[in-house]
Amino acid sequence: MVKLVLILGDQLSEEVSALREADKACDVVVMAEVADEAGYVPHHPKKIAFIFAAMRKFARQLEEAGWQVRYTRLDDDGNSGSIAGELLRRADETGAKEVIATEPGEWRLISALEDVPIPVHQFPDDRFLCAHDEFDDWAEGRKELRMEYFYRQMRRKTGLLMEDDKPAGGKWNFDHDNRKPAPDDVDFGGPMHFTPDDTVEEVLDLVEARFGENFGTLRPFWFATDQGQARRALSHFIKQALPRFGDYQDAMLQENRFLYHSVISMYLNAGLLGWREVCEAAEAAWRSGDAPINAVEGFIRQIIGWREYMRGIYFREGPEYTARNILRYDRSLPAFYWTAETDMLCVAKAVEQTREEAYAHHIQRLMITGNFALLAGIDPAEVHEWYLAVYADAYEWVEAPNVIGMSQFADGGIVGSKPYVSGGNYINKMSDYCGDCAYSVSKKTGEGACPFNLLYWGFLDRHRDRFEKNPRMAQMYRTWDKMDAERRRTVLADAAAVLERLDAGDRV
Ligand code: FAD
Ligand code: DLZ
Ligand code: SF4
Repeated sequence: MVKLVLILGDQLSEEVSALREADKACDVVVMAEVADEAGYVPHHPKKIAFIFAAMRKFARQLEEAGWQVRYTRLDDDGNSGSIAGELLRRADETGAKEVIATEPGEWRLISALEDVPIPVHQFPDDRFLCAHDEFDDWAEGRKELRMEYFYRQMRRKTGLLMEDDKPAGGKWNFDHDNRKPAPDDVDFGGPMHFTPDDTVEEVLDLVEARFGENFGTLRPFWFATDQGQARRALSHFIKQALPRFGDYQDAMLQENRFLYHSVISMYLNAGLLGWREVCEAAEAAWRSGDAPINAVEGFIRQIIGWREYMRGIYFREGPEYTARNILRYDRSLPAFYWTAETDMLCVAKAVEQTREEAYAHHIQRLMITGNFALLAGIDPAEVHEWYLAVYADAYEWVEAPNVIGMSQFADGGIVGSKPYVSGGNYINKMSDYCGDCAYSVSKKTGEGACPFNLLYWGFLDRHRDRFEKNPRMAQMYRTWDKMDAERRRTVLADAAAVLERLDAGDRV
């Protein structure tokens, strides 16, 4: 009996479990560009174009490999607009009575598949290293779910950077050698760019017509859209940038949007690259003496550590995770997250680059846009929707734990043992933004004082009860308490004035 095999826009790999469970001789692959998936948040046009173009190319790859594929384009007559609707339509056409799927990366879609009136078997997404039950076993009984310990287990499991049962280089983690301030010169020209081919051009026209009003610039479009291109982009990074990845991982520069980052998250998350090939390529660079251990360990940790850990948290915490709001914040997301119209140069630059590239690197996401939202008390659900919409690599399984957990502390400390907040000094140390900013980073109060400085103390003061006893924050409270009372009052009044300006919609 014929079965349908669902392949979603972020499951573009011949290794996915649904294909392994299917029978090429008789089963029919279903892929569909649908309004529901393209519209559940206002995705960046580059993200939609990337997914549609990569889907079209992958469908062709499957056909060439001998699969029967029923592919729905967004503007096809009869497109029902949803994944469930397309499955039912294809079931009617083919007489199929059941569906084989790989578990989606969002609770929303998992439950939509459960509600389809014909049986949908959701097989585990074993493109990931750590299965849900393995993560739960690791987490069970632990007081704190610290990524570092999870990561060590993943190192042992994979054998990556291991020498017998010891970590290569004698340490699990080389972060002590990383995180240098921004360099004057960057000798890496950024990620590999790909000229759009006919398939991509056709998708770009469609996306322009249908999603041209969404936040984000569509052209120039330079992403890889198939496995071969993504592998070239990976090799380019390994050769040209990996050696300095660790050193400048946390640096930010106005005129360099990518520094030594890999810019492969959208390829990994969509299935064009797998964690193993990426990590093995990095390890090989270290073994051949082409990249130092601090860079390679740091890079591999992001993938088998942070990426897998975040996914574990998302599935362990359940569908309500995205609604967490432990600090009870309800301020609306400021308009400048969409317009970049703010005098805070760091924020303006991060938003501008997000608008143009559908990409910002980790420290921009965490310590600029994320830090500001947390300091200003923005509703985490709004922050979550923004991140889910604007980045080409954003799917809830990875975006939500990064935003709700790591960046906004809205989960109360499951992901991070303390909130990631900082004043302007940290941003100034790690970037070249402050010298050209309308605000003065060295001014702590009064006209022209950096809003990060003011809001930082406002945040600590507001949440004293919650954070004062946290040993990682004790030093911050000691510094605050050493200021004389009059100065503290001025800082808090100035911080309140910044928030009033935000609420009034005045330029900040
Ligand atoms: P590199 O810096 O080169 O790192 C290599 C790879 O490690 C990345 O490609 C990614 O796959 C992985 N990685 C690194 N950090 C993380 C992390 N914290 N969580 C998961 N994987 C990680 N990443 C996403 O893939 N999708 C998101 O929607 C997303 N939203 C984020 C939101 C916030 C507020 C923050 C702070 C981080 C978010 N991240 C997200 C994590 C990280 O910022 C991106 O993975 C990274 O910036 C992608 O760029 P890159 O490929 O150049 O990464
Ligand atoms: C993100 C996305 C978009 C924009 N469009 C589609 C689509 O039209 N068809 C599809 O199958 N998948 C799409 N996706 C990816 C899904 O939203 C993704 O599979 C879920 O969010 C689960 O991670
Ligand atoms: Fe950002 Fe403050 Fe520096 Fe301006 S002075 S760039 S607002 S940290």
